[in-house]
Amino acid sequence: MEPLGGGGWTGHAGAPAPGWTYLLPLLLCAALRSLLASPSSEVNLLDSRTVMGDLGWIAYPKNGWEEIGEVDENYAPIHTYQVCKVMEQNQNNWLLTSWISNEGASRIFIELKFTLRDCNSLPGGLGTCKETFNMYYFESDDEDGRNIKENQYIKIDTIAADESFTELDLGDRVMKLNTEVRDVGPLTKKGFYLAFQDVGACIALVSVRVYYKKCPSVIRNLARFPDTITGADSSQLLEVSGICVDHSVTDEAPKMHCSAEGEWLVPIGKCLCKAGYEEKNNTCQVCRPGFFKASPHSPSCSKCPPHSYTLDEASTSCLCEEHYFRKESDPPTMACTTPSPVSSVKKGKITKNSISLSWQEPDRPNGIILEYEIKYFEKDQEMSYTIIKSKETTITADSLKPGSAYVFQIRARTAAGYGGFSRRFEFETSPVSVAASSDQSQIPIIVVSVTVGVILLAVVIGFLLSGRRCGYSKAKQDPEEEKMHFHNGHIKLPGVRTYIDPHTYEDPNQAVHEFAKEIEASCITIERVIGAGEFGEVCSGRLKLQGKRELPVAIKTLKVGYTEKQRRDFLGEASIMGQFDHPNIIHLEGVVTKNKPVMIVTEYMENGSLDTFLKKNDGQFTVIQLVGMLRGIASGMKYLSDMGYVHRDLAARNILINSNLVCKVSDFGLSRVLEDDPEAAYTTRGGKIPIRWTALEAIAFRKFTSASDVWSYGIVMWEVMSYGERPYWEMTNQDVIKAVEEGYRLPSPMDCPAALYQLMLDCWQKDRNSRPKFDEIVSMLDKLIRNPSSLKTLVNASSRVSNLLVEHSPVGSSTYRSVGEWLEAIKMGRYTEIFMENGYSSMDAVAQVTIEDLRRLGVTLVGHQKKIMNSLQEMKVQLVNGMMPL
Ligand code: ACK
Repeated sequence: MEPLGGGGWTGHAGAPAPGWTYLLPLLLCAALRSLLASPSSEVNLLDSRTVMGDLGWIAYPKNGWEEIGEVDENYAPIHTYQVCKVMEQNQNNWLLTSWISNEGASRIFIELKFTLRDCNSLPGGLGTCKETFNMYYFESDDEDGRNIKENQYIKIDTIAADESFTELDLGDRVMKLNTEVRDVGPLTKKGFYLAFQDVGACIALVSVRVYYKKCPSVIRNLARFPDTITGADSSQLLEVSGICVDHSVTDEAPKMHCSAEGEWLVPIGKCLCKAGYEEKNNTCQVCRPGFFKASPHSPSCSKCPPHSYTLDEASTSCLCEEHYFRKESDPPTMACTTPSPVSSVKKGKITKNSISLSWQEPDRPNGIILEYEIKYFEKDQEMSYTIIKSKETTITADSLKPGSAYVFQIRARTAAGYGGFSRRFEFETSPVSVAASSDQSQIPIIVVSVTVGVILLAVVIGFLLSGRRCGYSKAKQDPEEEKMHFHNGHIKLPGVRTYIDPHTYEDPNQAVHEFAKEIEASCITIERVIGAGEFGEVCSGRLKLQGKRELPVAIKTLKVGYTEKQRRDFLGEASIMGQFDHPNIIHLEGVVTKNKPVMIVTEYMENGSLDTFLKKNDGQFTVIQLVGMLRGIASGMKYLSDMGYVHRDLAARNILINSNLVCKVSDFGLSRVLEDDPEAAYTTRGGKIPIRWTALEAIAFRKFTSASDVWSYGIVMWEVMSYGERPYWEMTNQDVIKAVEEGYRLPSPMDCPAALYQLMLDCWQKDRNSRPKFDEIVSMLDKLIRNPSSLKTLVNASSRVSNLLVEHSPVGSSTYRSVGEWLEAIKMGRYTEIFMENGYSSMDAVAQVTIEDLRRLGVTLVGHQKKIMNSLQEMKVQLVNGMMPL
């Protein structure tokens, strides 16, 4: 082995031999300088293209590798080394770099750019000509390691060209530059030398770049992660802890993983801006005076609530203005109010089951009193109380126990919020009458008591077995009065199964676990991504629970880096969905909350969302099939309205359809209407509402009820019958509101049965009480399905206005000049007086008559009922067909 030490290594690579420059396409070199800048995750230790002075590399023997002394267009030297001893035997030419510090990296990369002559193009050289060269390295802590022997170098690799070039290429100025990258590690010393060994090839080494990779410093989830040099092993992930940015605190320890490629992967945990600061552009900014943030978990600084202020920056709460107060137990988001307590409460009529009360409006009510809240409970049973809201200054509390004392407290609400509760007033119901307690009547009392006892027991047992601690419903009462029962802070109502708003739970996790099963992540196999939801990807997959058969499922995931509010809202949907059990409501299988990603698992609906499905299958279904879909949706909505749940975002995009064309209502987000529906737009009052699907009163004053859901249902009917057409086409939201307010309505879809269009128009009645209820819609659709010939009458094509809205006014208002004229015309004149006496004195009023109304009016003959109802129906259809003057 030839020793490499001594004089052989001292000289720099020599000047080029004449005739050699043809080897290197020099034009290429100037261009090289402007080649790709290194990616930000790569840190150069050496780049021969950027070294302006002498590289200091050494060739041995001196007549082997030589540097071409060229400069580029800026007179900067081009460090190119070449060797081409293809005609001579036994070549062993070394080119040794200067010492390169590794700057602490334990894996380095070497990128070589070179050209290599094809041996076939060298006549006569074939015997000795090679088409490869070798690359070596030698580690050392300092720069005095040059006198080392050839055999001390460690070989990195034999380098061959992907492209070699011929003279023909050169003649055409086709430049074939090879790029090869090799990596070396783990390195254990401070630096190293590289060496290139030629054994008889014709090579030009155009550039050498040596670099290491790092994950560049970033801020993620409000945590700063430093520049991190990648690991020594090419498959190693380095776990790096983040440090919370200024004014933030750790929520869950922030960590990320730095890959060997210099990419940050798998963020875990996060920081939150501390109280008094909010997140903006990856930093925590102070809340300005007048704003506050009470806890790290609140998303942003909020304006001080009414009648409170703060003059300081970084406030965590606001102070009440003079004469305004807030209870200690009230959250800092609550307005400060002036107490206006109700002081004098008088008892009125008292029976054994009810107590009537009246009271005086407070002397200084601090504005107009919007309503009173009356709280009462049986004495010593304070944990189980009832709240009645009333706009009047009298109420009757009923369903009370005989001979029992009840405690009442009343408070008033003004625009400034609630005043304090009045002092406690105690009243007693009358005892059971003495006469009733004679021996004779003992038996019925015992029977009644036992029955009541059994019913109560059944209610209690049912209540315990169902695992629910509460329920909710509105009792039949004065529409101005609202009554709710509470137990341990939760609204309750025995008997009917009703929807419970997860917001009533202090801890949202408790709500999720009350209504949704926790699923082990290992039971779920994710197969593919099927869409994007508000909170993350939606996937399809399979669920295999122990002892059950495998099910296809849809899996909604919560993307990493979510905020606490996002997690709450995301799981809120499961807390709602989990309360429903109906074939036309999407079924919740369960949730994954103990592992990440957090997931909601539901039944899989093969045909996806209804609007997309209909658009894809335009004109492909029979009317009966479409009505079947509508019937399913109505049935799901009837169930929801019976449960006391108002959907607020009923639209074809929120209906899913399976392979049997069964439609199911979905999308039960808590803040859904405000946040995630792309159709939702901001109204002038600041709410975000899907205008085209929403009833006027809900847009105007946020009166969302099952009746406003009925309006939306009418729009869904229109979407279905027009195969996914966009309601009101490209009209702007503002124009839609204006037109609908002026009485215009969507025209009938093409080929739509008149009876269905009439139903749509009924759903879009301005007066919400005049709209049909969901149970009526279901029975109407059932009737149409049972009697398909009723679907044959289509809305008259000539009167269908395809891209205009139709003016909609109450039925027949100007067809007959009076109710009498109409009744005479259908030979029912005998009822004129009864109609007039009962308030049906105009055709507008008559249009609302139902069959029950007729019975109540004394129209008992079925034939007469039919005649009147058919006439009304006929007028409605004629109106739709445009045959009646408006
Ligand atoms: O129209 P699609 O295919 O139906 O695209 C959306 C997407 O995920 C984002 O919401 C689809 N999707 C949502 N829930 C389900 C489900 N339970 N079964 C099948 N697809 C679903 C939806």
